[in-house]
This record gives sequence, C-alpha cells and structure tokens, in this order.
Amino acid sequence: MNAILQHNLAAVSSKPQTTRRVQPGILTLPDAQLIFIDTPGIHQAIHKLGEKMNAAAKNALEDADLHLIVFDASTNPTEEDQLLAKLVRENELSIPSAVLLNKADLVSEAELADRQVQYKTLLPDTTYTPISAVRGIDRDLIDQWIAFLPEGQMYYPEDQLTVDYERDIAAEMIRSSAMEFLHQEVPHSIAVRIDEYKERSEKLAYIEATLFVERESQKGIVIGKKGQMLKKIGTAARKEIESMSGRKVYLKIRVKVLPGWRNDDKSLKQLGY
Ligand SMILES: Nc1nc2c(ncn2[C@@H]2O[C@H](COP(=O)(O)OP(=O)(O)OP(=O)(O)O)[C@@H](O)[C@H]2O)c(=O)[nH]1
Ligand SMILES: [Mg+2]
Repeated sequence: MNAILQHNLAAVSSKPQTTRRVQPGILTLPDAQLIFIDTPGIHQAIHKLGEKMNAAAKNALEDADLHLIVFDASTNPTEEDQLLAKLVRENELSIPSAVLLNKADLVSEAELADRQVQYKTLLPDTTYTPISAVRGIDRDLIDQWIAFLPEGQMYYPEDQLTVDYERDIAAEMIRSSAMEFLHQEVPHSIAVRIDEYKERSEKLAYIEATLFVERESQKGIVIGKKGQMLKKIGTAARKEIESMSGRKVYLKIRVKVLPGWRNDDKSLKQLGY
C-alpha cells in the first residue's frame, strides 16, 4: 500500500505479522479515487491477538470491490498463502480478485516464471501480475483495478491520504522500527501506546510513547546495553515520523512490562486491538 500511495503510512518490517490492524490508504487520481484497506495476513493464530488480526482481515475482505492478494515471489508458497487462497476461493464468486506477485526485483526472469507456476496452483482462475514494491507500481496496473470499481462520488478531499490520526501512524512507526531491530519472540511481544502527541507548531511535535513488552527479560533486550537498542529504535522511528508528518519530532520512549498482553482481553482492549 505504501508503494501504491508513494507514502509511508503502513508499518513495514522484515518480521511476519507486522500489520496488526486494518489500515486505509487513499489514492486520488485525476479520474478516480481508490480506497485501499491494508490488512493483517491470514495466519495460524497462537494468541488472542492473532485471532483478532485474522478476524479483522476476514471482515475487511467482505466489503471490498476487489481483493488484491500479495504473494512473495522470492519464496515458495507458504502455509499462510494456502490459508489465504482457501479463503479467497470460498469468496471468489462474489468479489473479484487479482494476485500481485511481489518482490520481483529479488528473482531472475526464470525464477519468477517458475514461482508463478507454483503460485498459480493456489488460485488458478485469477490473474497474476509480477510487481515490485521497491521499484514502484505502474499506473497501467492501477487502471486495471479501477475497472472493477463502481462509479460514484469522491469520498475524500484529493490531498487526504488516510483517515487515521497522525498519532496512531506514529505508534505504528515506533513498533515497526522496534520489530526491525529485535529478534525471535521479542518483536511480536511489542505494543506501543502514544501517551502524548503535542503539535507544538506546524514544524514541531513533541511525542511521548510507551513501548510494552510481555516479560521482564524482554525489557532488558529492548533497552539494550547502556540504552543503545532503545536509542537505535527511537532514532529510526523519529526519522520515519518526521518524514510522514513533515514536522521535526522530539520523541521520548519508555519501556514497560505488560505481562502476557497478547493473550489478555483487557490488555488487548487497552492497546486498541
Ligand atoms: N526486495 C523487496 N523487498 C520488499 C518488497 N516489498 C516488501 N519488501 C520487504 O518485505 C518485508 C515485509 O514487508 P511488509 O510490508 O511488512 O509485508 P506484509 O505483507 O505487509 O507483511 P505483514 O504485515 O507482516 O503481514 C519488508 O522488509 C519489506 O521491506 C519488494 O518489492 N522488494
Ligand atoms: Mg503489512
């Protein structure tokens, strides 16, 4: 979605299950306005958080005009791809779908052709288009999607990119930075709450955030030796927030333990999941 909008709104990291909630992105072209809903990936849930993510994704599938399914051309189909394909096949009659075979920049032409054959078995009746989010998305492809959309009025002003608040996007940027730098269970045990988001001026924002982990031992890992890890996370997040908001940002992050929050209804609710 970031590549389509040419703006960084959605959390991205090299770890799976980075996206945890549905997130809208609006693309306004001279002749059309497209509203994309980025969703968590369908996966085998092992916590209540995962169940909520799957439910949110399935729910979003229901009222779309077109399903854009993103598979990763740099790897073979995974169990999760199978799960998603099954869901889409069950839905096929009512809502059209198109597959985007992403990360084409990472494979040779021959590999790409081979992968396409493999992925094609998942959804044999769907069109497959190789893309690369890194290289950018062709306008021609977007035009193909427009053909599936109903005619109607513009819903949003032409310069509006999303309906989410800047502070919520900032929380996602802090979380994705942390997920990028941390390993194993730790990235998945992180949640971020914005405690204060003061727009001091057009040019300056003051942000205080709490980064939650599930266990005391994870707190030490997130802070790191002499606070080095937290500093790295904070610096990367601040740069992203500055580029998203167009403001200079002062960012303060504290780390707290919220035991087993991924499996606790009350904590999940508090954290907005
Ligand atoms: N080389 C290359 N890397 C990409 C491309 N698209 C995404 N990535 C990388 O792939 C990783 C996963 O990207 P995400 O956007 O988090 O993937 P996602 O499908 O939304 O995954 P979840 O939110 O975790 O379900 C990140 O490290 C991205 O930088 C691409 O076209 N080419
Ligand atoms: Mg994502």
